[in-house]
Amino acid sequence: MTTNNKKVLAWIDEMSKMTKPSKIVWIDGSEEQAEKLRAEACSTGELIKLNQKLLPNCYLHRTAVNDVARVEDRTFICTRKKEDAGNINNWMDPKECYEKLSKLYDGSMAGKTMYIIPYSMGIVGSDFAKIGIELTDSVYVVLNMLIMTRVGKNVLDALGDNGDFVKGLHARAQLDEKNRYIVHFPEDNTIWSINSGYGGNVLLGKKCFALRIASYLGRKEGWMAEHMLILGLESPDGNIKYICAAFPSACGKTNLAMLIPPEIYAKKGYKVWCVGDDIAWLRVGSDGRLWAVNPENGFFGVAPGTNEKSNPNALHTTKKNTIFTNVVHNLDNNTVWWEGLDKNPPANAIDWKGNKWDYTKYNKNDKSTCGAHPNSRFTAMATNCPCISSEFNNPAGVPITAIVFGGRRAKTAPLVYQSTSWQNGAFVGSIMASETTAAAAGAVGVVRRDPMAMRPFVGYDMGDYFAHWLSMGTRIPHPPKIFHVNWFRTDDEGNFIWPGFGDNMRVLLWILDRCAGNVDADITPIGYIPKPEDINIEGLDIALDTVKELLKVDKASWLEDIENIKAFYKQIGDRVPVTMYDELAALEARLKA
Ligand code: OXD
Ligand code: MN
Repeated sequence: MTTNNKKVLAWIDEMSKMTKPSKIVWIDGSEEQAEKLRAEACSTGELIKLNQKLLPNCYLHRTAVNDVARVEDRTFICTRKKEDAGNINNWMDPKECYEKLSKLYDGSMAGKTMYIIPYSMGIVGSDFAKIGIELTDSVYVVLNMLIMTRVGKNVLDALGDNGDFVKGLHARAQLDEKNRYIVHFPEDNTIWSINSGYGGNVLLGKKCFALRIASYLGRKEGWMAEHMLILGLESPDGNIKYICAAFPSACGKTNLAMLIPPEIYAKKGYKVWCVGDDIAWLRVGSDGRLWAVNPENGFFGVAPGTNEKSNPNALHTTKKNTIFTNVVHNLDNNTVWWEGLDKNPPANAIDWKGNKWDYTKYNKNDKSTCGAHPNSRFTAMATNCPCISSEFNNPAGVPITAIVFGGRRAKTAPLVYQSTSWQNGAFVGSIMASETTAAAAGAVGVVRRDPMAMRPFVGYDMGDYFAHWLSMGTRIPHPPKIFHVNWFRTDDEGNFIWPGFGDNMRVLLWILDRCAGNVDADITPIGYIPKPEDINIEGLDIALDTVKELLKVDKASWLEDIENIKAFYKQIGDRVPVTMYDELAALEARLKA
């Protein structure tokens, strides 16, 4: 397989002259080629073939110990003008960056194979889709990209002789942390990644393309690339309404996307369908509504905590055709395990670092005793998910009724509230925040502002990004309503008050009732909140008073938050739209009234 596209060939020629691979292989998307590559990766130890009876076509991979997560401090947006990358992003001058990294790439693939992966984000050839080509020296990357994106000859056919593709270059080099770079040149449609082998840094279709580069393209072209799940909620009458939701990393996006309705709803015939768990591309449809597609083809989910109760759909998705990264290897039956899977840690096992693992020494307060890395992952095919939406492969996407923002807040944010307009909703997104938990390094309870859950993923200035949100509002004749939720409110002892998981559907139903104009609400300084009796608690072990507590708007803690928001807006810089400051001032005035 190859192409006659001169722009593609010239670029590959230039990159291979720099990296100097001894061999070049085009990835055609065929099962035959994938199988050959899996066998090769097993022979070199890059992959371990798992029990094919229990986990057909499943494999285990371990990354280097120093290379287990996205590295925000090594991630750069290289625009010609520094101001265009903004204060929230790291910036390097593109010319300097190309020069500096060219030296690191020089000869980095000597003696190795360079794989050329032509892939599409979105259904190949559809209006929503964008094409990328990733060059990599990692078989692991190839096999993951085959799951996460749509790969093959038809992508090159769709590209024709066009130069409109995202040029991605990845080299593992020495996996040297100090020379690890994940850099984006949005003005050149280019991504360079070096010295990492970890998913989020090297599967260039995902965060790098589908969020950072795509957010830049979306602003230019009048659409949006967002860090959002997409789900469909089906009522007993068969009607399905679609919701997009943005949460910061580690707030349960994958769980919400694959929600299992509580029994009282399941019995009545309610169902939830997953369209996507991480990224949504949104466009205004000819009917004036906002339409969403999931540009990915698989899930790159966090394994620890995934179990039969928290997310049975995700668990079942991983039972075949899955690559596990940095989980425990159970030697007794050649399967995998992770903390929170079940209460039976394997006695005869290898941990994520490749060492013999003694589960009796496991202490949940000491991460170094974990068998699986806390950020260990599964790469699984979306079409293996039991609740995958029938619209997953629809090139037109799905029409969005509601957008939901959320964060992890112990006190400030109520269980749910509704913004008063698109503009006010964009403001609500801009002030999104999450508090750090004991699960992450550093102090507990520190507020990190994470606008629209896009803080690490906007490929340009954050103030300009807010302006783009506001301007989209003027272009959508029938915009979705915008809400904010908080599943993580705690009592004075720090216990969660809301049951979460499947019961979050009770809140989604209130949201959809609001969108349909079926239910009243109370207006507060921050927006509309439910009348407590309108959150259905049938079958739950909580009282109406608890719902009242969950919906309380504590003015003192909001006023404190306002100071934090002002400081954050200032940090973003002078491109924060005046409209956002007006919204903030109006909120402050309402809280003080
Ligand atoms: C992810 C993230 O990996 O948001 O999806 O960190
Ligand atoms: Mn994510």
